[in-house]
Amino acid sequence: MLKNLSMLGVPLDLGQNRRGVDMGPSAIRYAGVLERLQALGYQVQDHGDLTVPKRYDQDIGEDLQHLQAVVETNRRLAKKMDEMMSADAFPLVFGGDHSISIGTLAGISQHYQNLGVIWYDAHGDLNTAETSPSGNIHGMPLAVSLGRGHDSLTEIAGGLPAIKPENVVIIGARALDAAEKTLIQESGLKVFTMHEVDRLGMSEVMTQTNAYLSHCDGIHLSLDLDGLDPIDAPGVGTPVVGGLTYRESHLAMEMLAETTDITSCEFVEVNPILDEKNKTAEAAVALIGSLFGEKIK
Ligand code: 5AB
Ligand code: MN
Ligand code: MN
Ligand code: MN
Repeated sequence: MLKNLSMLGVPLDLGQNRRGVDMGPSAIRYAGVLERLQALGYQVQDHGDLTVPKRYDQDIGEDLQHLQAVVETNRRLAKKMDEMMSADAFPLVFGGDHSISIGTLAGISQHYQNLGVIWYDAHGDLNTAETSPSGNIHGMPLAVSLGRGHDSLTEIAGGLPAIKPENVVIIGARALDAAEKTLIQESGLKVFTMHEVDRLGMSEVMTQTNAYLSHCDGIHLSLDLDGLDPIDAPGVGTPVVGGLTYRESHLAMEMLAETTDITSCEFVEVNPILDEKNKTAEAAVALIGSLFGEKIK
């Protein structure tokens, strides 16, 4: 892994409808992410937080809530990611709601032929305006990155889809909408639902994930804290019971550190207002520690 890291917060909360996830980047910084990475020997450049537009009054739509604000944020973010990649630094991004993946993937994917993506999440984030039960864009970023969705969202990646279906692995899914299940079947996306995690164990899931993505020339980790069980990560807007434990998640990060060459990552959906004493941000930082090579002994 590169020893130069570029850290960026994206305080966006308009991809969903619970306030507070815009404070996620601060909460993660308060939980000591910078010190943790420096202690591991990384040079970290903190780019601060991306400027995010205010909510636009005219921008409340039923199908695509806050579309213009989300588009504007992700356009800026894609450009910023491109700059970080060109500076040869490993990009580490903090959300903000998960709609920011549209911009991170749009920017990063330009630098690879075959970017792999690990989507660690209770949800598939595979909805479009037509299928979404909520109109919340944080439920759509994986679909958009695969080239499906409103033009103003898919165009952020510059015309072509940011990623290919055969380069995606979803881990931890347990709340998929009907249309998301259909899309998974049709496009052949690799999904380790909680059922597979229970049957195989996290160690085997990560071994298979590593093999599955071995042809990729870069691998992005998109970690939604609601992939974890709400007992371990209560500060999220859309918690789902029966999730990945703190220990399973550590094992996943440790195995990525050992065997999989992760080339960029984001930690999203931390909502300090819904949290218990910053527990979720602290879990995020502990997982970041493991992902970047921290060992127990
Ligand atoms: B998250 C739901 N599928 O589309 C929808 O937290 C939830 O980024 C989306 O994974 C959750 O509204 C989005 C019901
Ligand atoms: Mn989720
Ligand atoms: Mn998500
Ligand atoms: Mn969520």
